[in-house]
Order: sequence, then structure tokens, then C-alpha cells
Amino acid sequence: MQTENTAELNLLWGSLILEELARLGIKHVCMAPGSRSTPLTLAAAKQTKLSQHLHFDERGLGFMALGLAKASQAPVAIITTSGTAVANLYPAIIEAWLTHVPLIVLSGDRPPELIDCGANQAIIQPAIFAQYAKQINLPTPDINIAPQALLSLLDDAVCNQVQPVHINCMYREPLYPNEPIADFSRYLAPIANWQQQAAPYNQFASMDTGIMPTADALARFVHGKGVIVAATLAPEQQSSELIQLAQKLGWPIVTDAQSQLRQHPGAIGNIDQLLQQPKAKALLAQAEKVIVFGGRILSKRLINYLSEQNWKDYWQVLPQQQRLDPSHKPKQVWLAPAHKFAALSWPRSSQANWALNLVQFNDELETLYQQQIDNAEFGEAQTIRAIAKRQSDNHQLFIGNSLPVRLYDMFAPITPSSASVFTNRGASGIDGLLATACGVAVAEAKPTTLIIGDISALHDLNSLAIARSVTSPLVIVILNNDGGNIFNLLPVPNEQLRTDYYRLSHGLEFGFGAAMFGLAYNQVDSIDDFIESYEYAMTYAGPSVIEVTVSQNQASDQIAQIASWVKQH
Ligand SMILES: Cc1ncc(C[n+]2csc(CCOP(=O)(O)OP(=O)(O)O)c2C)c(N)n1
Ligand SMILES: [Mg+2]
Repeated sequence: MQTENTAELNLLWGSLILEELARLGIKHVCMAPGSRSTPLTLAAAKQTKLSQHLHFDERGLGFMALGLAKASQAPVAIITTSGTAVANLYPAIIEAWLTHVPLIVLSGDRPPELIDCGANQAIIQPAIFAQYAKQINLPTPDINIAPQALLSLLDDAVCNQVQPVHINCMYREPLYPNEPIADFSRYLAPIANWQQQAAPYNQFASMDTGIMPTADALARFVHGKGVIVAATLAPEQQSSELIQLAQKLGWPIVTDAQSQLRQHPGAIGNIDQLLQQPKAKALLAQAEKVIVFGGRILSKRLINYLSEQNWKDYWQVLPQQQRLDPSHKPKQVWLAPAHKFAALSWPRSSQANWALNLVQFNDELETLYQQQIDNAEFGEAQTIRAIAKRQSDNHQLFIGNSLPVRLYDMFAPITPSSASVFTNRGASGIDGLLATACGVAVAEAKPTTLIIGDISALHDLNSLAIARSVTSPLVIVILNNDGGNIFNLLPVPNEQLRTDYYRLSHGLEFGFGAAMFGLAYNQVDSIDDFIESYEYAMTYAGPSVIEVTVSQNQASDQIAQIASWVKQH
């Protein structure tokens, strides 16, 4: 056991860890304060290759890391101290696991002799995330463990990893080193070459097998009437290639809110509503082939259509192996980025243009939305459409759970350009949405809009502190319908139960909340005021809050009203 220079060796290991993570492609480190993680904190403080983000609440910190990783398409490191600090990362880790985002948690921990004996701030940290993270348990830094072992362990743990990794780091006191730092040159001699270079110690090639369908298989598949489904596709999947595929095949492409194509003029974006329109349903019932890009479809009607239709061939294309079909249909899954798969040498379908009428039906719904939403009373769908119309290709839109994402899925407008769309739909939590949107905004410094419900905003209110660090336009649009409006759509047995146990009306407003965090704030209750406020906020390089005050039943009533119209046409 190392007894001398313990603090210095702790820091040396911390420095090796952070240097190797930076070499493995990590660009951001999110840190919360605490003593036991000091070797990691001090190492991160000197590590110039990593952008640092500090926040006091590990729960928001984890979600911010999630947003940074999603938007920057790279793993993000998180440093926390020991105890419940680690546990507060749990919701973000679950979401990252489910949606394949590599978060690398480095948790400071006590050495074995201080676990389970009443020592302060000590809990059982290994395996705390159960199956939601790959677990690495580092021993306390030890001069008898070669640095090569540490580096190669990290390379194997992080390389090609698409889900969270939890590296638990036990440190024995003292934690705070004295200057000058002890001489570790003999210890480091075996990694002298690594120290001169910038590459990771070990390199791993990617697992990509590149197995694609043969020309024959493609020709057989495109024979007949088919549908292309663009489900959840991260921006880097470049789903616009799927529009070209649809044109090449002559098959319709129907799009989910999370496909990056929901507003695309070449897509059938209004599929959720079309599936309750008799004429569109009858046409879609003729389809015999389907190819689904991605998974986690939002629309229950689209999920049911995929489940109930008797497909002759069902293909799914995913970037990595994952089970993403709750209907368990028999299928061929191909593992490839969506744009690569779309760019194969596809022949034209024998039934090209079989569903051309869908384009007209889709356009008719857009006209209906213009009349029934844009030109009607002020409301949530109207606000969401106004936001969606004002997006361009370098904008980012984070859409919160509950009604916001469903309203966007149902009623988004057809527009020439649109933002990169982000959601947290792995576990569909209403937690951490503010923090995740802040991470998305910081990663790319592009103008970012968050659309969030009032209960969701209250849930994550202290993440407004993270918003203060955003230096590009970040517009936080809170749709305040005084409670969980989504429960209006559920068959709760009576209104009293709905009010008392589900909606949780609170009568709260966000003005003082925004003021507490020093954020620009505006409250609006008309579309003209909203648009003026939103357009101004999008020109302001920093965070602002727009509270949209809407009546409790506006959105749910409008959903029902539009549904009854669609069913009759
Ligand atoms: C962490 C978490 N807790 C509870 C839920 C269940 N839930 C789903 S929607 C919702 C209400 C959300 O209200 P709000 O954010 O105001 O959105 P609205 O329904 O009004 O659109 C709740 C509690 C959840 N999804 N995640
Ligand atoms: Mg609400």
C-alpha cells in the first residue's frame, strides 16, 4: 500500500484519467463540488483540452451532460463527490442508457476500509446504476499498479461505448497535494511515449460490420406497395437522405416528431392525424412493405398501424443493435447509419407513387391547422406552430415531454427549413428538461428554443442557474396551463379525481423565479405578443424566459375538436 505522497499520487491518477478521456474524444467535463473527488477536480482544473461546466445540483448536472453529449455527438464526462451526489445522476443516466448516449461518470469514493462502517458520506457506490451503466471500479491509486494498466482499462471502458460508463474512483486521504508535486518520473517511465503523443494508449477499431442487403434483396424488398417510416433519428443520422430515398422508390415517407423531418415539405408529417382520417387510413391499409428508420415512435396511432398491418416484409434500420419495437413484429434489422442505408443502390419500386394521394391529404391537414389553430384562439398548439415556423437549419429545438412534444408531433407546420430537434424520450421523464436543453445550447452555441410545460419547469427550476452560463440565444418557452394538462386526455373516472390526484393545479407564475436567477422574462397571453417577444429573445445572446399563459383546457379541447373534424373528412 502506498503511504507516502498519497495526495500527489491521487492527483497523478486523476490527471492520467482526464488526459486519456480527452484523447478518447471527450470534449466536455461537467463537475459538481465535493471533497472526495478532489483528485479528479484538480486534474480537470488543469486539463486544457476539456471545457468545464460547473453546477451545484448533480441531478441537473447529469442532464446538462446528456444535452451536451447529444448535441456534440461525443461522450461527456461527469465528476461528482461521494454519497447521494452520485445517486442524483440516476435519472440522467437512465435516459442516456435508453437513448444510447455515452456519459462517463467519475465518482469520488472512500477507500474500502471506510465503507459500511459509519464513515461520513459513504454509501455503496459500485453498481449503483444497476444495468444502466457499464461499471468500472478503480482501486485506490497505488504505485504498484502500472500506469499502462490504468490507461488501457480506460481505453477499453470508453472506446466504442454508446451508453453510460460509471468509473468509481476510491481515494484515500490526504486528498490535497502539496506543491511542488512529488517526482513520479520512474513510475511514469513506461508511458514516456504516450506522454509525448496525443493519441490514446490503445486504439480500438469500430465494430461496424458493414453488412448491407444485396442488390437482389433490395429488388425483392421494393417490389409492391411500401411505406418508409422516419422514427427517432438523431441529427447526425442525416435523415434528409431518406427524403431522396422516398423519391427514388416512389413510396411515401411518414415522419415522427423526433425524425428531424417532421416539418419537411417532402414528407407526410401529419401521419398521426391522417391515421384517424378514413380515406388516408384506407389507402395506407394497402401497404405490404415497411422500412422503419430508428425507433421510439411517439404517435400511438402510428405504433398501432405498424403493429396491426400484415406486412410481407418489415425492415428496421438502427445505428446499433437494440430492441426497439414494442409490437415485436417479425423483422429484418439492419445495422447502419440511416443516411448510409438510404444511399444504397435502390431500384425504383414496381408500385412507385402508389400513395400519391397522401400528399394531398397531408396538405389538406396543413390548411386545416392554419384555419383551426393559427387563425383561432390563443393557445399551446398555436404557440408551438409559431415557434416551429421560425426555425432555420442552424437552430436547435428541444421539445419537452407531456403535451409539447405531442402537439408538435400532431400539428407541426410544413416549412422550408427546420431546426435540429432534440427530446428526452428514452424514459420520457418530465425531469431535467431545462438542464438538458442548456446542455444542447452550450454544446454548439446555436440559437436554441426549449418548449416546456409548467410542471416540468417547476420540477427542474434550479437548472435556471445553468441557463445563466449560456452565451448564445436560449429561449425557454414555458407553456403554463396550470398543471399537467395531458391528464385531460386520459380516461380518469371523474373530474374531482383528475384535479386532486393528476393535474395538480398550483396557480404559480414564473416571473419571480426568472428574476431570482437574473433571467430576462416576459409573460404573454396573445400570439402577437408571443411572436414579438420570441423574435426579440432569439436575437439576444443569452437566456430568456417567455411564460405563455394559457387556459387549463385549451390544448386538450383543441385536440378533440381537430380530431372530430379529421375523422369526418
Ligand atoms: C419524472 C416524471 N414524473 C412523473 C411523470 C408523469 N407525468 C407525465 S406528464 C406529467 C405532467 C406534466 O405537466 P406539464 O409539464 O405542465 O405538461 P402538460 O401536461 O401541461 O403539457 C406527469 C406528472 C413523468 N413523465 N416523469
Ligand atoms: Mg402544464
